Amino acid sequence: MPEPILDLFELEKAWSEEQKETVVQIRRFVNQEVLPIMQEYHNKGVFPKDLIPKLSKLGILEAIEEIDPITYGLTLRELERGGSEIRSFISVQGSLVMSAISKFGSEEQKKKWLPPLGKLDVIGCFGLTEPDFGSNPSAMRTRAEKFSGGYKISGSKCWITNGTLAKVAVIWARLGDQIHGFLVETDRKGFDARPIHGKWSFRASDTAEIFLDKVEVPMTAILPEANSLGAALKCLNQARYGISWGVIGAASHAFEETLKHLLERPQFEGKPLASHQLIQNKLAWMATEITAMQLIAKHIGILKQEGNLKSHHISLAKMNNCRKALEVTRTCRELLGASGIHNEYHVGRHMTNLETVITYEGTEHIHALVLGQHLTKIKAFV
Ligand code: TGC
Ligand code: FAD
Repeated sequence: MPEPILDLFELEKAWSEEQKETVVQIRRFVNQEVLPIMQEYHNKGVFPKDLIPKLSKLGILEAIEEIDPITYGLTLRELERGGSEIRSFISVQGSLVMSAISKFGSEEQKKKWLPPLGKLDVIGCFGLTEPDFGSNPSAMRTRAEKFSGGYKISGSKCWITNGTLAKVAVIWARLGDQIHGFLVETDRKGFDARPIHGKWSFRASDTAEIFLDKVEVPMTAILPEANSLGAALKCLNQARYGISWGVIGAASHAFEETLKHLLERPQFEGKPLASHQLIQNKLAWMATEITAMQLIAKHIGILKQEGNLKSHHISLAKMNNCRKALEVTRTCRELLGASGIHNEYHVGRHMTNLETVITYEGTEHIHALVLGQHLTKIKAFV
């Protein structure tokens, strides 16, 4: 049985037998298949593609329509224990690409794409951000034009996860006055995905810039029900929900590694570091924050199950859990001393990855402004 997660409020006891089994299954997979290779792929700066068939066997996304929100959250939490890049690979595929198709696609699109995407036989990516428009996608420049054979799409997208692995890209583009979603097969003429090099965070993720030069797609490529930015934002809700769970995995793994080190390393009169009051103060703070993150994730899971989850709830959870996870890993790094900067420990990798996770899917400022708008009824983005 793998070691359980830090669980001061015994929240794990409340999960159904099926949910508990999911946690054990994914945790075992991460211990055996993910953690042993992530430092190597982080150093190489490439995504561990060999994991794709193994992730496929877990069948995480095959029944995504039926999976309950808490099981999905627990799955992402366990995957992010191995690395935020692995959770992100699954999040983009499930919460962004498959969810765009299942929410806004035609029956034919669903039949064609959802089964191979669910099995990870086909990888997808989600292109919303552009080089000049990150927090404010409504100003995007990518444009689609109708022609006799379908649509021609031109523009560029930036920072796209799974961008070079993808066989299908959900591309958001302006058509007339409205933003629409298109399913673009990446082998079309004029489509070019180039890896972004030089990252010090998310090194083991496939992050790309995408160029579209009059890419011709058939009429059937448009997502018929996605005719505004609101459609893209509905997909983001699902991904942000998953991130709120996922980051607990990275933070709690960093905490576990650090606690073990503090109990084992003697300093001053042969006493373990864990015996010093200042260190225990930090351990208590981290355990409290991890517990608070777990409570928030559980509660948004319940709200989602009941159909009562609102976007300001998701903003609160994404903002809080990313910030706290990042602070926990920074504290872990400090408590590990010099070892904290070495890749013998996963802490540094989790910490640098969380700098991405706090930025993508809406930065902390953006989520604060969503919450501010809810509280004051005043929109303060501009
Ligand atoms: P605004 O006028 O507020 O809204 C436009 C329309 O959308 C509706 N809406 C939402 N609908 C569902 N869910 C939400 N969360 C929604 N937020 C807004 C809104 O009601 C409106 O509908 P309608 O019918 O009136 O047209 O739009 P705005 O242009 O002022 O922007 C609002 C803002 C800033 C919150 C939004 O642009 C935003 O969230 N910006 C952040 C961009 C972002 O998060 N990008 C993520 C890119 S994907 C990514 O990062 C993947 S990372 C990999 C991984 O996930 O693992
Ligand atoms: P900017 O919008 O330029 O923001 C810079 C700073 O200004 C931030 O601190 C921000 O909070 C602040 N700011 C912006 N506007 C305001 C305001 N009104 N008030 C106060 N402060 C403000 N995008 C996709 O579409 N698909 C993907 O798969 C994807 N994957 C990604 C993977 C990685 C590794 C990374 C790093 C990013 C990814 N993104 C993806 C892009 C991501 O969503 C954007 O980076 C994010 O939305 C922020 O946009 P930006 O980087 O342009 O920052």
